[in-house]
Amino acid sequence: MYNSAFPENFLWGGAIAANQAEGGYLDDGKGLTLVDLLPTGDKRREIMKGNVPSFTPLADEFYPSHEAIDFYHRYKEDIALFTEMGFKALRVSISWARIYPTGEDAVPNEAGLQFYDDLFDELLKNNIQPVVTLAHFDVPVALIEKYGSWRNRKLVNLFETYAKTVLERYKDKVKYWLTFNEINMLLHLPFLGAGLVFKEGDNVMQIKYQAAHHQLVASALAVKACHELIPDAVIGCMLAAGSFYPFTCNPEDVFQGMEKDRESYFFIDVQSRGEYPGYAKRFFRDHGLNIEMEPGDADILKKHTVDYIGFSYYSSRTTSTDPEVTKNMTSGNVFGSVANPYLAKSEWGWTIDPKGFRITANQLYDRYQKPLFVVENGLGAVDEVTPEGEVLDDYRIDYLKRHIAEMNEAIQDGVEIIGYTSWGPIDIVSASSGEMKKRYGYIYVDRDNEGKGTLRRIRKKSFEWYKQVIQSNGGNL
Ligand code: BGP
Repeated sequence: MYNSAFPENFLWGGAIAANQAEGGYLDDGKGLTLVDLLPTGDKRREIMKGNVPSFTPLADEFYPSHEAIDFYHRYKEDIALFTEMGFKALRVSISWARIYPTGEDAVPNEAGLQFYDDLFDELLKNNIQPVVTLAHFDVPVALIEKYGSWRNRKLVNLFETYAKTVLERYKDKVKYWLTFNEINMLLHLPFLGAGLVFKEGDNVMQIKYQAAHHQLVASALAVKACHELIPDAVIGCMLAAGSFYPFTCNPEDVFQGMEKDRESYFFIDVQSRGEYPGYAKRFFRDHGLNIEMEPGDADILKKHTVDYIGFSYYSSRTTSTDPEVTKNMTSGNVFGSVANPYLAKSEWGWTIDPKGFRITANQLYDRYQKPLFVVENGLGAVDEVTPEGEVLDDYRIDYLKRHIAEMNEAIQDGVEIIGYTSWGPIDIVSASSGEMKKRYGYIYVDRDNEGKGTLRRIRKKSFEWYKQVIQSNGGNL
């Protein structure tokens, strides 16, 4: 028997990011942003880790973000479809380089600011709350070239200026904000997460944690600005979540699971509790890391903690200390997980674990006691258009149904969840692979991995399904 427990004002909707949806990569004065240097396939994977061959797009390379799904020009059509599904919220991100093309221009780019004004107006006209991420895998390339991106303290103030500009500009329109998307991604894909580029001889771990400190201070300054400029808004952090399971009950495995979770929790501990946890200080000591902090940083972190915890959940992870077991790592998982024999995997090797969603939500709530916002969840899959022009994505409905049911259980466990924006409600470019054929949407976009296709939008079977989930406030899965 299914008892729906979703609160009345629950924010149902979807989530996209500027760099994966907008396209128009040089339109109206936009500067290059890090994703504009990411091609597809193996080259993309290498660059995301910080091995960047050039700061200029190469003529013979295909860059999927350059046109993406052309949301920049088609957002009205797309919002009409979201409205038809009954969305209460749409999570988007602002592209820093649309507002400050070089990251340090004397004045912001008015055309870029106007685009987001128009976008938010269109959403509000349709009773859809914009949920806005300040940085979703997004750093102006000029700042990477000139300063080495987030490794340099300079970025903190430049980001603060950008954040203040958009908070002030959209203060009457946007009441839900997020600082850095999947802030823990910086450790795993440092170029994607923070624009970090490494050269031979670099102390990679030192640079990553120094950059993390800069992002944490910048995040706290954005929280401060948001609270000062928009007293009736809330601002959250954003974690790529998914708890680690120990492969066995061997205490060594259990301990390793705890440590792996802490690798991610570290960021949220600072953003939510306002200070570096003891285990992080020990980690820095043990690894000989010396993080430069300015006087005043501790105070900024302490005073300006987030209002809610945003997170993405796609899968749980499993860890083992046994070399026999670690031979069997899951593919396509940047977090380094071993295969869990109890769980199936997606076509991209991502473990499918609805129960893990409930576990993760409970753990986050136990730890922080702040409202949670599920700002990403979904199944990346290959979709086929039938000769009749339909997309029968029952596998997607099945994945989402099972996850929403577990979210409902978490709410009944006492976890406060304010909303659910599933990832890519319309097909967009995949962040990890750059592929279009890895689709998450309720709306199909006619575009392939090579950038060919009409960009026509087609409602999938899941479109009607999600519409009635929202209509029934999660009562009818
Ligand atoms: C998260 C990102 C998104 C997104 C999603 C799905 O890591 O915040 O930007 O794309 O995962 O990942 P992918 O697109 O690689 O399938």
